[in-house]
Formats: sequence, structure tokens, C-alpha cells
Amino acid sequence: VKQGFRCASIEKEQTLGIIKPDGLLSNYTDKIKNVILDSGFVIRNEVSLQLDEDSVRTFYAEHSSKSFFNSLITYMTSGPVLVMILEKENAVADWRALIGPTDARKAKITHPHSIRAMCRTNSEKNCVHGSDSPQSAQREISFFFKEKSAAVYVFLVLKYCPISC
Ligand code: IDP
Repeated sequence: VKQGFRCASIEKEQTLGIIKPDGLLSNYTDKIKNVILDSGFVIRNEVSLQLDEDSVRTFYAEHSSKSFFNSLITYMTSGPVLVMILEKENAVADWRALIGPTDARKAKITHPHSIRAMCRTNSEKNCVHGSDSPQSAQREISFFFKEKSAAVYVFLVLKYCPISC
């Protein structure tokens, strides 16, 4: 890398955001998208889906032994979701900060400006999902956007990253 040269695309990070069924049903979609864009994220891709039970079981496999697992499946299959690839520097941590704590009731007190506080429901119905680490983000993006995310990555590298990178 030449002195003083910074390869902009390498500093971008992607994370997975989901507007859950309660978010869509309560018409929070536009508000949430405005917060996303105002916070400097680019929505690289989005798809609206009706998840089935098997998809939710796989996506949330790490919670399969939890007491709330069946209820989580019922919740996540209760209506369509909006799945988004969100991109910016430090996207994973910044999106988690923006959505706030898991329990939306606590979020209202400790993180009043967070998205989950805005939705104001409970520990299960909390409106949005966010990947909790860069590794989870990769896995979760591939879960919903197999070929597309790879294509976006190749496009970005070719567009912004000269051979010297
Ligand atoms: P996160 O979404 O903040 O990362 P996780 O612990 O990964 O939280 O839990 C995944 C999802 O499972 C939560 O967003 C919520 O919908 C649900 N959930 C988590 N904890 C509870 C609980 O104690 N009771 C009911 N549902 C829960």
C-alpha cells in the first residue's frame, strides 16, 4: 500500500438487520428505516419474507435449549419480516447500539433513543434483530442472501480497491 493511501472499501462492514413481525405489523418500518439512514448506514439489500418454522429453528439454533424457544418460533413466524444487509464502518457494533438491549421494556429506561425503546414491547417482542458479532453477521447474511452478498463484496472490492491494496 502506498504511503498515505487508504483503501476505503476495506473499512466498510456489513451486518444483518431484521424488522421482526411486530415491527412490520405496527407500521414502524418507515421510522426504523429513517433511523438507519440517518445513522449513516447504507441498506445494501433487503427482502421481505414470511419465515417458516424450520428457518427460525436454524437461524436461532443457539437458543434451542432455552425455555422461550417455541414461543420465539411462534413470534418470528407470526407475520412477514424485512431482512436487510446494513453497511457502514463498524456496522455490527453500531447497529447493536442503535437497536438497544434485548428487553424493550429495559431499553425504554436505559436506552430511550434506541429502536427497541421506540417499539416499547417486551423481552420477546422487540421489533428488530441485529447480528451480535462480525462472525454472526457473516453467517446470518449468508443465511438469507447466499449469492447476492458475495456478489456485492466482489463488486465493492473491484470498484474501490485498486490492485495496490
Ligand atoms: P438479541 O436479539 O438482543 O441478540 P438474544 O439473546 O440473541 O437477543 O435472543 C434472541 C431473541 O429471542 C430476542 O431478540 C427475543 O426476541 C427473544 N428472547 C430473548 N430472551 C428472551 C426471553 O427471556 N424471553 C422471551 N424471548 C426472549
